[in-house]
Amino acid sequence: MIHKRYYELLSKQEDLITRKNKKQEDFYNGIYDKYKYPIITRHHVPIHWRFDLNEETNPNFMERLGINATFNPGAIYLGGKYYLVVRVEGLDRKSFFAIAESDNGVDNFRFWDYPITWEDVDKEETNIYDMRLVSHEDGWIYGIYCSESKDTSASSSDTSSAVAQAGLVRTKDLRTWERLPNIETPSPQQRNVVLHGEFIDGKYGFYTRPQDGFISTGSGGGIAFGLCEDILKPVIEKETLIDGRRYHTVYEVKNGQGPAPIKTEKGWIHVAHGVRNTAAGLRYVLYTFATSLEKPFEIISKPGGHFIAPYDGERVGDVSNVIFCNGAVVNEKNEVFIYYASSDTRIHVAVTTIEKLVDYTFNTPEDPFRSLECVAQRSKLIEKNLDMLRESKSCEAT
Ligand code: M1P
Repeated sequence: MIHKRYYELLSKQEDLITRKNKKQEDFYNGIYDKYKYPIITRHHVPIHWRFDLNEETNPNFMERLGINATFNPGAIYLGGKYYLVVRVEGLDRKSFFAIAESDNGVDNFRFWDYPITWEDVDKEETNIYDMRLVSHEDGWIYGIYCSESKDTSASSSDTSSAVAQAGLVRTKDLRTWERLPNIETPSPQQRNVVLHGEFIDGKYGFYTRPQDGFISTGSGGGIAFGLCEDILKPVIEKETLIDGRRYHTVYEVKNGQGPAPIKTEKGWIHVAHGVRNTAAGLRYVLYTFATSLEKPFEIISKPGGHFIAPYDGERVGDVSNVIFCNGAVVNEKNEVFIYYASSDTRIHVAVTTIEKLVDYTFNTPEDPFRSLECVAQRSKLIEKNLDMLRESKSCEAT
């Protein structure tokens, strides 16, 4: 017999899943719309993934395999539907991937019946997370994720040190996945590795994030770029830095490419995350930059400051003060859906258009890197506006 509590929980969950989302009325920046409700939380995860429904084996209807968080999704738009490969984290800290789909990209996200999985080729791999999905022009959909294992070179008393590598899988239908070898690079550790959607000189192009340590990038860091000839034996021999860290910016401590860059008439638009240190710990925000259409490893425009930062309730969660993005899609109306997670806890969407994203990325002033130069930059805007306001007043008067 199915436990009766199941139906009560199911009905509540159904209300949550089918709740209509709406634009946040008290938020305006002209760049994107934010939505009132997170689009996926741990409460969206199917009840039959968490509870044993059988009244005989679970008379108290206890959660047997709880879910801690749902965050950092890869995203793809296929056949008119929005698919997210969500990082689902169990109470045991282990993350795994599960697909949730929606017809409109802003609400009604529903998980498929099972999480996704593939051949277990690496027994050392302990944790998997943060997949970037890319529909490549070779016809495959690739997923690159962080494949984390224990650092076996650490002393026996050190039970925390880990090694991050770029795991690679591919699929044609999001259901059956082929595990390819991890991507080899000159760096001892890698996270935030992203495949470029088009061939470059007949080769596969990758954005990487070389790092010496698991958390700290050490002497490495910055978003780099490298090429690989054979996706079945993925080796990147050379990584060239394209967007480095810099003192007193939002990407001072580290940064990383978000989703695969978005192609526009003016260039490739990249959404990346930047990290700085504060007395309260690391603060993660998103920023954008554009690279040239011919050379997607050459920056041609870069607005100053953050694009999306944690505000209000987004600031608080398992790892507070974090906004992270590894999934964005564009639909046939050139609307852009940026899926971001707040504080490693839940998923939100910001919606804009290609036209606005290009306007923002090419027309937002650059970071002048010094306060007094920032004042000069802002005073120029103020002066221009005050002149206009004076002019319009004198027009009204005549
Ligand atoms: O906790 C914040 C983020 O930290 C890591 O990102 P990065 O590699 O840039 O430091 C990742 O573990 C990411 O999943 C997480 O959201």
